[in-house]
Amino acid sequence: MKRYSAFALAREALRDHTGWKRAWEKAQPKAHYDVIIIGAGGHGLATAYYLGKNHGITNVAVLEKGWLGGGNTGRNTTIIRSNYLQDPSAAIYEKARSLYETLSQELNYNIMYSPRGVMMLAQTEHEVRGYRRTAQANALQGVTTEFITPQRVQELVPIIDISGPRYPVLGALWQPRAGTARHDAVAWGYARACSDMGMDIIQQCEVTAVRQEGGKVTGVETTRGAIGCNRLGIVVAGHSGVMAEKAGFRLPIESVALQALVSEPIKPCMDVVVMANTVHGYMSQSDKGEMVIGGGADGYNNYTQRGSFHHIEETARALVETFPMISRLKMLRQWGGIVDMTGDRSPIISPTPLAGCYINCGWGTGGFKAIPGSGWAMADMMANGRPGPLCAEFGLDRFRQGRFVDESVAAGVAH
Ligand code: FAD
Ligand code: PYC
Repeated sequence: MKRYSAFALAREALRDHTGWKRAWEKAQPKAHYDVIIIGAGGHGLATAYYLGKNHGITNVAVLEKGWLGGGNTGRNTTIIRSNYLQDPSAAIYEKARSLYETLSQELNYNIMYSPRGVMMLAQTEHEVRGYRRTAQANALQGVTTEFITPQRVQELVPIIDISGPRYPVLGALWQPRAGTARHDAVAWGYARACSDMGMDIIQQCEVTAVRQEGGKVTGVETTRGAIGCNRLGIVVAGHSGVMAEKAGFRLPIESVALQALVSEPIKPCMDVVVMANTVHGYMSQSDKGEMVIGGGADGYNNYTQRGSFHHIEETARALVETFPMISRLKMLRQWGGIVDMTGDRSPIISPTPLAGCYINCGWGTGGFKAIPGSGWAMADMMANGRPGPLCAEFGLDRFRQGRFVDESVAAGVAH
């Protein structure tokens, strides 16, 4: 694989950009692989990447029913933070955030990580208490956050009306090294690196059944034929329940559409990410100048993968209270993605009742930020056949044992 560099760019500019290779090879399925990963979203691709990089396992196929990164990885609002409450969560989200810091250099692909800072507004006394508590927990966990005053909020984000008509801003939980990254680039960067290690990324290849013999996985059936494997990773986000059923077990997961929208581009007006969970909306400004705006999850389970009018209205109404200037913005487009929600709002990274089959799901509304850490932990578990320290608390058995990792507040999005 040719490295991307200023020199390569200059060289290609001199020959009309005819020398670039495909970023990843268009692969045909082989009869058998050591490892199959179902789902070419960020988590599936990162799993494949760290299997190769950290464990030397490269006879790997990543099977994708649509196009690479076309699921939630390409539909999210790209917020990266690690200000969670519980120790196991802080550990995996902070691992991911710290890997994001140098991911562009590692993958030789610009993922545009922008550590511009994320603030979660406290607009009720309850939130003030909750976020102060999180800041203290984060200090013990080695995650840098602080609770800031309304005046500091106003300095950082002049377009906020801190006196708010219904909910004045009482402070905020501020994580200065949190931020955003270009979501497609994360998927594309991992895909290119996997392909470079000789792995097969096979798009338009839907897994329709899981093959097993004597309680052990032996392969999958797909729309492009049967493919054998020794180990299988299911990493399909909103379709996890559907896929688990094909593998013969049930998951404590609900699938629901989460929506977002973007405005027309405007001049730079906000250089941090703001989440306002009480009025319920969050906003950042993209490099193109669009305001990237997120709303809530649908109030009923579904697989629709699209936006709806009442969400635009609710989200715009909520945000106008806090950012009056957006009342004059035109919205450009909206969309939805199917997120996979667990009862404690924490992920599942776990062996399954089917030997050789592992699952990574339940990231719900907040898994983009976790991609590098999740892939690292999943690869470690698949390579060694047992959960390692980063994911030991996120096993499926916690639901039977009542050992929840409750992150319903830190998840940050109303569900
Ligand atoms: P996906 O990217 O969905 O990948 C799963 C893949 O599996 C898909 O490409 C799908 O086509 C494929 N697949 C499914 N079934 C099959 C099959 N049978 N055979 C083959 N392939 C199959 N998180 C944050 O951290 N920050 C945010 O700001 C944020 N905002 C969000 C905003 C919205 C509107 C949405 C919808 C989500 C948001 N999230 C956010 C959540 C985040 O996007 C997800 O948690 C994360 O992208 C999940 O990644 P994934 O790789 O597990 O899933
Ligand atoms: O987890 O930070 C998050 C998030 C923001 C919007 C959707 N999820």
